[in-house]
Amino acid sequence: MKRQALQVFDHLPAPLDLREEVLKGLAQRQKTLPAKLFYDERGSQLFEAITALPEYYLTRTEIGLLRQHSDEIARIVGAGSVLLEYGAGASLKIRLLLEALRPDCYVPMDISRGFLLAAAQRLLDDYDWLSIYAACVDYSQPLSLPRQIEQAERKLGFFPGSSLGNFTPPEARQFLQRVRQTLGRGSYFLLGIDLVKDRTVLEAAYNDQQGVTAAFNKNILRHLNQTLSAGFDEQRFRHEARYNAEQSRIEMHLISEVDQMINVAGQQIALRKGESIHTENSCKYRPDALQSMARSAGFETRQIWTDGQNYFALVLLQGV
Ligand code: AVJ
Repeated sequence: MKRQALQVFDHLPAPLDLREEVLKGLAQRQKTLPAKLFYDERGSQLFEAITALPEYYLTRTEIGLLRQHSDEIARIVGAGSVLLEYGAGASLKIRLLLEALRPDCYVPMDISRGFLLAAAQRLLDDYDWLSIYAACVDYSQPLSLPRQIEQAERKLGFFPGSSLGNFTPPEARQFLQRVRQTLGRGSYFLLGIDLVKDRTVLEAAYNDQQGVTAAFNKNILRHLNQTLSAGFDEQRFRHEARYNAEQSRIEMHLISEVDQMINVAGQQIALRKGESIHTENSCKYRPDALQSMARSAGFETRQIWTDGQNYFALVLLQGV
């Protein structure tokens, strides 16, 4: 008989009005689109392809760090813990951590219910000792989890992939405060962070030779055409990713190649030749800046592991 290892917790807030959000972003002087719009099915596949690119060192470096240090992380956190992941855990990373930690319970949190449940089922198929509490939530918003999880003694939160970098620093700090509230004092939080480095390395990672990142960036237009019946023509835009050293972030833009008028959900949007739509920030951190941000959000740094080139860091925080 199959064990009852999967429970599901549904607590999605009312969906934000996408049309309003998109039109508001396109009405600003610097036009913007929300980065979450990258991830329709094709966008998620393109992102998977990005993680395997020779120029995109982030994923491979983080996996190397997890291979090296997951046993030590498990020793620090201890047995009988609850592992909460911010995101659905479809990747090799969560497997490395699960195998080292063998938690009592794994709590993946994701806004996309189908993706969340499919990922959870694959893990259950492979680990017969695992129980999963799949939480369909928007973790960027304040959230409350079931009592049995919130009251667990030992908790480890996991937020890999440098996804913290998609937030601006004030948003990131607020996010860390919320995580600190959810996890409580004494709990651990393991973050994967992309570090500040030479701009040529950074810019190459977001301007790959094969053009996968360009396709990923332009896919946001295709996605909008489908969901908001917009009239973007991908061919009239070019991909640009540049490092903004003042703000320590890679910015992705789509640059209009011509003067054009575009219908977006019934509104006409004018773009001049050379004008940009800002589609993503990917903030890079210096370890000390991250630590002081974490401290101001209620976390002490327990340990930082980096690779030989200092490209990427695993940062283990503990709630104080
Ligand atoms: C998944 C947000 C961490 O910022 O590096 C990859 C997304 N964008 N290439 C990143 C992304 C362009 C990625 N994050």
